[in-house]
Amino acid sequence: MAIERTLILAKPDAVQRGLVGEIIKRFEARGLKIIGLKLMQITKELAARHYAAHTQKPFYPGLVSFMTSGPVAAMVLEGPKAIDACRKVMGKTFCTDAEPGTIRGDLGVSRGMNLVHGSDGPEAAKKEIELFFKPEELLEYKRAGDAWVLNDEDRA
Ligand code: DAT
Ligand code: MG
Repeated sequence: MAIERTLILAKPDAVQRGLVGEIIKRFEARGLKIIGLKLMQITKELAARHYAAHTQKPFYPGLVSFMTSGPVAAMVLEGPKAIDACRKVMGKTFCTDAEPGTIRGDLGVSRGMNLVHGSDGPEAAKKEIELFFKPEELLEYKRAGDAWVLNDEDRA
């Protein structure tokens, strides 16, 4: 199974509501490994590059304004099929549609203020990780518990 990396952002609403720990906890509990983590302020330029695919959408100005309205907690997570695994932990885009048991389904009721971002595919993940993290900010290390999270088949 492919070991992937994905970019996750706990968005400004999550930081303001004190939900960063709760959000990280859910990814960590699933077994995903944190290899990069920082609190940062997204600039308009970074938001524009990150959401380049959405430039023409009607919700784009509001999205950029929201994403730059306060600090975010940015992280890179690693694990087998990490991109899809994280999207499942996050739930559907609008909190109103997201299933209970997901971050968006348990913690929010808004459409736009949906607490968390996660890369939606391998190309996006590569681009977004490079946008938010310098190579030296990503750490390779072994966790003591990894032998109980991944077996040889998972790593192959
Ligand atoms: P996701 O964040 O689930 O990957 P997306 O990439 O399609 O969703 O959109 C990026 C963000 O833009 C999303 O988290 C919330 C906002 N958004 C998307 N579609 C929207 C819409 N129709 N109206 C308002 N906000 C929207
Ligand atoms: Mg997206």
